[in-house]
Order: sequence, then structure tokens, then C-alpha cells
Amino acid sequence: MASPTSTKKGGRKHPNSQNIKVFVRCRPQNTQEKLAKSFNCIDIQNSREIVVKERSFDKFTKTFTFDKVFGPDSKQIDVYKAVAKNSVEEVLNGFNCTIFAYGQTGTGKTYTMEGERTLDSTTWDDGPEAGIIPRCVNHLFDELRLQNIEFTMRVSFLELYNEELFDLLSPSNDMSKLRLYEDTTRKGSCIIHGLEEVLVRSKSNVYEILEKGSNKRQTAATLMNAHSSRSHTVFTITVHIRENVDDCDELLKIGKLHLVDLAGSENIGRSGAVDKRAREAGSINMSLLTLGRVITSLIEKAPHVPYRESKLTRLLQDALGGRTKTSIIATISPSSVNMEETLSTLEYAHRAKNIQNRPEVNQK
Ligand code: ADP
Ligand code: ZZD
Repeated sequence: MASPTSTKKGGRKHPNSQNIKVFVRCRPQNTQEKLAKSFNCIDIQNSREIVVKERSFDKFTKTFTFDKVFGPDSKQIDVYKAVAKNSVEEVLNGFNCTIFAYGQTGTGKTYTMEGERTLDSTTWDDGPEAGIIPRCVNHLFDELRLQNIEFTMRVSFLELYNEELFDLLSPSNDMSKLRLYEDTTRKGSCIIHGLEEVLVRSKSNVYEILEKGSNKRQTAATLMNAHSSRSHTVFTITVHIRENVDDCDELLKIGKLHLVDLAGSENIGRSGAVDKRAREAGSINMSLLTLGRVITSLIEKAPHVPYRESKLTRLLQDALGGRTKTSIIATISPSSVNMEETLSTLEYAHRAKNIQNRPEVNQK
């Protein structure tokens, strides 16, 4: 639904303009925080409002409003239903959708996007610990089969670390770098040279592929220092749907779903500047930094948006002010020890609510 306040330059409403949806998920206190007797600084007033308290009493509070706020007791299925289910349905209608997880390391980005491995692999795609990725795969296959649709599904899984792209599904054992090119046929779009886009025929087929991808990532993690908190991963599902209109006319719909687990946000300060310690440690994350600058340029309606200054923003340009339907899940800790980072995450996420996209169906 178009936001009633959405306007384009000159003040006229753009007919299909749509704000990015922004969600917050607060994880439960962990053992460490409990042992440290860190108090809870988060209050969830109702399903849309979140309050950060600077003391255990109600003084110095800040309130933020989002599309939905998930408390520490929220279940994977709740988050899926409210955030991702609709994206799956829109992908089946031929839209491109992107879901980002943004937040401090240890707040549940990977838990939310992937979920956790359970012993019972028969419920991998809808068991209690399954995150957004397996549930999307499950729902896509169910819907396509139920509606008896003629389709093909492909998946890719990549990692972006230190401005280098790696293919988590490549059959070779080495981690060779992928190259990124402009797609001259589609403005704002990129081609990743040599990226595996694996054809998947069943749910169990996808499970095998995820297993391969997570093993490969594990190998990379042991080779590189602080790898997982500094890398971004992008899991993409592409669905081609063939529809017969009348007797002879054919329609090809293409839907794409990008599921993005961003690097930890802890080195990006509240002003959007790089933290001094991070700068000294040489751990500037160009992609995360540029993401923030792109968001700022978009909401300030700046004449130039610096998409080209990082791999992440080149790859996902269409999700930021483009033709994709985009959601962001900001993940936070409930404990006062993390309050500064939590405020920073909430401020960042709150600003992103002002980004407007103009979703369009891909059809041939
Ligand atoms: P991140 O990807 O942001 O670094 P993780 O997803 O690795 O964080 O989560 C850190 C830890 O917290 C993990 O052990 C995970 O199981 C746990 N955790 C995160 N979110 C939740 C949640 N909503 N409910 C229960 N446990 C969670
Ligand atoms: N979060 C785990 C992987 C990790 O960091 O290793 S859990 C889900 C989406 C993308 C990749 C992996 C998974 C994951 C999994 C584990 C093992 C084998 C295949 C897939 C997973 C977790 C719960 C349900 C389904 C898949």
C-alpha cells in the first residue's frame, strides 16, 4: 500500500511509491548478561512501540515506533509470518523482495535469518528453530505445488568480506573471488561473474545445498579473523514462473528474494561515522559504511546517492530507493550493557523508515 505521505519531487504522489518496512526484534537476556546482573533497558509498550530506559526507573527514556516490534519471547514462526510471508507471496506475483538483518554482533541476525541446526533434519524447514531462509523455501515450494504452477527455482549464496565476494555454493574447494559487473541492459543492476545459481527441485535438495554452504562458510571463518561479525551474507532465491494466458499466449514472471545477513553494526557510531577504535584497528567495513551513507542520501533526497562506493550497495542498489519491496529487521539486546549500541541501531533503523521504493513486477 502506498504511504499517503509519499510524494515525488514537485510534491505529486508517486502512484506505486512504498516506504521500506522496518521491524525490531529483541532477543532474551543471555547467561553472560544475567551473571553480570545487567538490567533490562527495553520496554515493549505495544506491538509497534519500543522504549529504551537509561535507568531502571522510568527517567531518561526514548520511544521509537516501527512497523512491528518483536519481544524476547517472540518465536521464529511469528517473525516469519509478520515479516517474510508476504515477501514470498509477492515473489510469486513477480516482484523482487529484499529482507535485511541489521544489528550489533550477538543480537540474533543469523538466528533470525537462518535459524539453528537441530538434530531432527526432517523438520528443518518448519521446526521451532528454523529461521526466515528455510521457511521461505518451504512456503515457496508449497505454494508453487499447491497452485500447480510451472516453475523453476534457483538459489545462490554469497559472502562479502573485506570488499571481496565469495561463492558459498561453488563446487571447487578454494574460495576464489567473484567479479561484479554492471548490467548494461538494466539500470542499477549487477551481474556477478561465475556465481553458482543452483537449480533446486525439492525442499530436501535445498537442505543439502544449505549444508554445503554453511560448511564452506565455516571453513572460511577458520581462515579469517573475526570473520562472521565482519562479513555480509546474501542468500538469493529466484523463481521463474510460466503462465498460459488464453490458449497460445505465454507469460513469464520472474520473482527474486534476497535474504541479507549484514555484518555487525558495532563499529558504526550513532552519527554514522566510523568508530575511532575500528579505524585504528583497520576494520572499516566499507560496505556497511556505504549502506549508511546511501540511506542518508536517499532520505535527504541528495542529488547523488553513493551506490557505487561499495560492493554491497552495488549488489543491492534496487532494494534501496529502487523497484524492490524491502524490509529491514533490526536486532537488539535487552541489556543495559549494550544500551549505546541499541540506541544506535534503533536510530539507524528508524531513519530507514523514510526510504521510498517504487516496486514493479518483472514480466516478459
Ligand atoms: P548475530 O548474528 O547478530 O551475531 P546470533 O544470531 O549469532 O547473532 O545470535 C547470538 C546468540 O543469541 C546465539 O546463541 C543465538 O542462539 C541467540 N539468540 C539470538 N536471538 C535469539 C532469540 N530471539 N531467541 C533466543 N535466542 C536467540
Ligand atoms: N545458522 C547456522 C546454519 C550456521 O550459522 O551455521 S542453520 C539455514 C539457512 C542458511 C544456511 C544454513 C541454515 C541452517 C542449516 C544448518 C545445517 C544444515 C543446513 C542448514 C538451518 C537451520 C535451521 C533450519 C534449517 C536450516
